[in-house]
Amino acid sequence: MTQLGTLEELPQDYRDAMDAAGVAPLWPMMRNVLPHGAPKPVTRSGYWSYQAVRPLLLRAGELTPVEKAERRVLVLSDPGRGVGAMQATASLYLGLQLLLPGETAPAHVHTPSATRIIVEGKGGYTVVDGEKLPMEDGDLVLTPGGDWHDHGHEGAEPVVWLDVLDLPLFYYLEGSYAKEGPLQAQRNRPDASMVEYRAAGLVPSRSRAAARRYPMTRFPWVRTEEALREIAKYGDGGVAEVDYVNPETGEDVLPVMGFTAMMLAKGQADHPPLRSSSAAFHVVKGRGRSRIDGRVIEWGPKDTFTAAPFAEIDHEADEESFLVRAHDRPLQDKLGYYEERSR
Ligand code: GTQ
Repeated sequence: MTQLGTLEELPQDYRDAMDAAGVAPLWPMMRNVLPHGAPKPVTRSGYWSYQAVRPLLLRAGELTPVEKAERRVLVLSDPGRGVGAMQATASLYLGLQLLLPGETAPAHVHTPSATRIIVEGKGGYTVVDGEKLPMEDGDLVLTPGGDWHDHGHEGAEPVVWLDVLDLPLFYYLEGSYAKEGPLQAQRNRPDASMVEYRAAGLVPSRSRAAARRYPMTRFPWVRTEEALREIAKYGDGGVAEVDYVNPETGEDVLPVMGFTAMMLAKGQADHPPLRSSSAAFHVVKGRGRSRIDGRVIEWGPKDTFTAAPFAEIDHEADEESFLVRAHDRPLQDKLGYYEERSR
């Protein structure tokens, strides 16, 4: 590899003149912007114990009324960027959101897409473009960019969910903004997962043009778990993993973010290929450990952890475990650089 020239090798008067002209030499920065062989992520693997964050979240419920927060969220910051970073990886934002009984989080719409993985509590719901989506443990609920959404809570205990947004990308693109509006009227019917998309392989007969861009915005966990169990039962002994897809197109559910659910049997290990995508793992239930780029993370129910692009990842379950994996492969596919490397 050729050794490139450094800034220090250049005469001071030349450096000052470049400064004054608003230009800089590429060659001292060349390997920073185009490292050889693989990216050099800023992102470092993060781990958030739910047990540790939960009391802080409940305290936020006492300290900050929802009216003062719009969204009462504690953000999971990438250790590589430091606490306060509004991102967990280059493309994924993670936050734990609390809604107390009787509260509503006001309606708004924004350019980034949001998704929720429900962590605890009964009676919570999100309204997306007038469709009321009940939130139950492990459900995946989508709020695609550009869709109005508000949250409500009809139950008796605190409701908590994990927000996964593609906010960092929109922020980087200087495309992130929101609008506020009144709470939405709710259509008096069950959500599309209970009506149009009740059974896998069946969609309503109608012209494709009539299908909504995001036809199914709630993926009930009970069905995901059932699917994983059957796949595991009749599979080849590998880890059972399913992709969440748009039932009308079979494609990823959102433009930037993708989601999978995994089941690891007691004692089962998983050694996925190195992937160019970054990932966030949320433990729906179970216990085990993951080695991510040499760091060993001991995880339990409702914990969350992350992996940078091309991280070496090994999972091992101490008991039957279910993980949801959020990733940014859909974006990388569109940009044409998604890649997997065998180990
Ligand atoms: O629930 O709409 O964690 O707009 C960050 C921004 C949640 C939401 C977040 C948001 C939301």
